[in-house]
Amino acid sequence: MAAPTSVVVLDRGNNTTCTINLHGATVVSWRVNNQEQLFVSKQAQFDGKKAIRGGIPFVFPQFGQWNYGPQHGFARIIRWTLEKSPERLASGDVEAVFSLMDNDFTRQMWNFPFRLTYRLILREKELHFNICAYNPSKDLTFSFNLLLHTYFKVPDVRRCQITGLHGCTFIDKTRESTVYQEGRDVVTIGEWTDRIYQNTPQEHIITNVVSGRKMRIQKYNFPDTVIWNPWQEGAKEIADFGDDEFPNMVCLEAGHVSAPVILLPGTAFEASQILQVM
Ligand code: TA6
Repeated sequence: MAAPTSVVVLDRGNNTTCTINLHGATVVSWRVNNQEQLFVSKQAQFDGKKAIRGGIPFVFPQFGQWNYGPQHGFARIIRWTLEKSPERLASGDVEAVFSLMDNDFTRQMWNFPFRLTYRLILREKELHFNICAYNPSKDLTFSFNLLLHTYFKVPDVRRCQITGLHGCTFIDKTRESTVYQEGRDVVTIGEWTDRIYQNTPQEHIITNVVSGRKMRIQKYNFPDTVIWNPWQEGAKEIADFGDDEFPNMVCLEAGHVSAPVILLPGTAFEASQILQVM
């Protein structure tokens, strides 16, 4: 685990905490009444260089392969700033704010000025994410993808059911990115799965997460939902992922990826997500 200064903890009491690593502003733990809700691989690297394998990596400005930089962009592999230290609100909830601006490293890959603000609010059984991407330029328009690459911890992914995907078209990256339509009322995972569901509803529920509970995901201004599990063979190919860990995670990722966000000079893009243990 990284040096203490790189980690910020929101503590709401009652063994309900959220831990963020400044490397990528990656949420690396969310405990509700001492129950961990997020998967982090035992093989994850905390070297301040590689993306953290698990938790909630922040994907920006590119989702997937990129000609100008690393897969899934640079935001998850650089250090963010703690803009506002954890503060207890009148409601008893705890809030903190992180930010990232363009610098020499980012401009080498993506020569645009930007400012990302990432506000996290820890509630009793919920975690709120409020994101703002601002274009401070006077005359430059730029486009980007943005996604929260959430790794949910589950006792057995084969027993999970995911709602809110019926009828949606999806790009199946396990079948040459062919486009299909989802015919199932609830989606289950029993094989290598890597799909970009497009124009999905604002809400999904995953059943049989930690302690057999349900996880509700609400998303706003995130039109897409990516579902991923590398399964057996895929797990073996990922160095910082244990060969036997694939049954214990499912990625359900709220994002704006199938079409880029186009941000005009002086304008901002806002999106948010709420995770709720039910
Ligand atoms: O979000 C799903 C995905 O794009 C998969 O294609 C898989 O590559 C996964 O992300 C992990 O990507 P990473 O770059 O973290 O190894």
